[in-house]
Amino acid sequence: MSVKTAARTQSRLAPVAAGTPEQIRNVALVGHGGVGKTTLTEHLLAAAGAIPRAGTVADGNTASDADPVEISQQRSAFLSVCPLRYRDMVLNLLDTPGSPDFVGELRAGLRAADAALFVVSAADELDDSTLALWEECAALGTPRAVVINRLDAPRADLARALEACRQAFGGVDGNAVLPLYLPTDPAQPAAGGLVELLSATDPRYSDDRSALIEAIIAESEDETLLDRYLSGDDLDYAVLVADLHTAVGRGHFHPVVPVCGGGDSSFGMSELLELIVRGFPGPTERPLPECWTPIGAPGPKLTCDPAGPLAAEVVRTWVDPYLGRVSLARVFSGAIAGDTALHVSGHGSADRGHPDHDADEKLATLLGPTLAPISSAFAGDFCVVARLASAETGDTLSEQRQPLVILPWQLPEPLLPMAVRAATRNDEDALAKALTRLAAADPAVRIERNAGTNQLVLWCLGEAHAEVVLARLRSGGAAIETEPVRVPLLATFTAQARGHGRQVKQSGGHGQYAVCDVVVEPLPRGSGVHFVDRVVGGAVPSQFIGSVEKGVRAQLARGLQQQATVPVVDVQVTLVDGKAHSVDSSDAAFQTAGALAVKDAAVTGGVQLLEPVDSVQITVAEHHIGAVLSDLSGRRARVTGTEPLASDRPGNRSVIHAEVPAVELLRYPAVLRSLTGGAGSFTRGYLRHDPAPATVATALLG
Ligand SMILES: Nc1nc2c(ncn2[C@@H]2O[C@H](COP(=O)(O)OP(=O)(O)OP(=O)(O)O)[C@@H](O)[C@H]2O)c(=O)[nH]1
Ligand SMILES: [Mg+2]
Repeated sequence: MSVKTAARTQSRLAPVAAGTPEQIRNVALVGHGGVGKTTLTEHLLAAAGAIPRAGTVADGNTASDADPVEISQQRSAFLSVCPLRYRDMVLNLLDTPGSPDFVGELRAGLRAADAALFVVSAADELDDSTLALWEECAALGTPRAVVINRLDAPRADLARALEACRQAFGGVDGNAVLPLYLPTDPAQPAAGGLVELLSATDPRYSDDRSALIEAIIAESEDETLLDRYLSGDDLDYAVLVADLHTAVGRGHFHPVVPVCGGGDSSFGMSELLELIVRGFPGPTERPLPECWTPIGAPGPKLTCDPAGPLAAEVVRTWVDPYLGRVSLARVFSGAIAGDTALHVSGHGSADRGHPDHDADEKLATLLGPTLAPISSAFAGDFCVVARLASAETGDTLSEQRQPLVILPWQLPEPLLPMAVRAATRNDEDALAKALTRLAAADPAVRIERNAGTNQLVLWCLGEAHAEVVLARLRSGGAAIETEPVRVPLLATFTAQARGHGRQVKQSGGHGQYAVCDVVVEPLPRGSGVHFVDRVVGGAVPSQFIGSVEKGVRAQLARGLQQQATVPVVDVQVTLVDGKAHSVDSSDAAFQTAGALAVKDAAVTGGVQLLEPVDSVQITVAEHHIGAVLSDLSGRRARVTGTEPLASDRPGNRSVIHAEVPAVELLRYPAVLRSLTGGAGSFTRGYLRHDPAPATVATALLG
């Protein structure tokens, strides 16, 4: 049994169950890759007693990175839900991967969470990809606190990290981001020990305390509070905590907690648990996603009510050898009981091979997020449903009598192609099954059977995602290989050319006799293939004109000479002459003669290779424009313009418009990421086929 199986069917985590939705907190851990989210999750679980002691990412024994891919890559690749009990509350910690390659999992986590711990490192600068993650949360209005982690790391500097966070995330005056806790000994922040500023009496903290209180009571329902505070009234602690809860819940204020979530001596865990319980909104306080009926009519307005209509969303799918396909779902409204018949509404579009909706499935096994059997799961919580044959990540689970569809979170666009094939014919069935499983589990991957190159192409978000996709495909035992990705090439004639085709075999039996002469000439791009009959005097009998055309078209579609397999387009083929035999001529003979005639024309006609060119829009920070443009010039790109991103603040980001040969874009997601520190993005769309330079043509034909 694999490590994953062991972990999945027998979670290290003890089962917990909440009594009411108000007793639940769903909190995503979000932040740059390697900042310590998984380790922090582990230490929070240990602090709450959910596990006896914290495992480590290096040892591959953490609760959230339990998949073999995560263990071998030593980073998170999937969303994980780790429940713990703290006081009388259930906290579902949603550990998300930090790599932009797994942004689909992050988005699933943000959909499923009601608030987030935004984790940054005290030892590193805030880079562009961290800013992009913050924007991601901000766009959704996710309430969040900032966790300044790794205080024990060699170059950790709490003051610098705090200032950087205030500048980047704190609004005009930085006051939307202020510490809720500070180290007891400011000279040695890593020594452990935190002071809670709301209750601090030590005068050394009075400035920080005042700033914090002013920021949170600005959100208070009681408008007299600020005046009372400024005129010297000491406010009740419970009132301050309630206002903190309001300010955080509205997404307007982000308290900072400095911690050490790993290393030799972790601290700050109980402070974080307290903040989550008292300062973070619960599922009943957050707006829920909109829902529709399967025919597209507006659905009921969902509330986090166990008695409401059932609406749950699948946020992760995987295959367990014992349980089969398992779907981890966040219940938004209503309740799932063990004997509910579920309606599964798919978001999948036709190209992913999943019908849009309507599969009624009997619920077989209902489990909690720790995979312990449960009898029901209600609004606000998570559950795992086993053996829903058609459920995919992003699908909605509802009741048969009231089917609903929740639109899934925005999916990232996968732009890194990976071509795969079954290693042997025997593996082809296994590959087909593995693709179905992949499509169900990972909506971020796009599966394409490219007719132009005859390749099976999996479009991924980046190299790490491609590795995970490959591991997933192979996990069922199929021998699957990768191969270089090809771009769909075309060819055309550069000049008018005459061709002669002769199919004459008259020795014995029924013979073959067909001769034809054609003139092939180039047409403008996008014209396709035109066939014209200019035969005079019945040199080719009229019943065989269609045969010649068929032979010509088939040969052009198959390709000519060196460009074998590359279809020829944008030409006019004119049948100008030919010869027939009263007995031996046939449809087949004239098809062959037509094919031979265009092949002959290609010898003198100068067949030229056409490569696909894409229209590309690249969004980058101003300071990366130079590097991106100079890289583009090495990719045979034609830059057509650069303009500031309209929705951004001035001087922030720009959009570069360019036309780039598709072959130069095969690894562009990785290139752009390294040029921009992970913060650049691009979109691409097919524009046209252009002639490929001779040097490139040889490489393209490979
Ligand atoms: N010194 C120190 N090391 C830490 C701390 N937290 C995590 N680490 C180490 O940093 C490395 C990365 O930690 P992870 O917990 O995997 O980071 P992550 O944020 O989950 O990374 P992704 O899953 O890739 O997004 C591991 O080797 C941890 O042991 C900390 O507070 N102090
Ligand atoms: Mg992680």
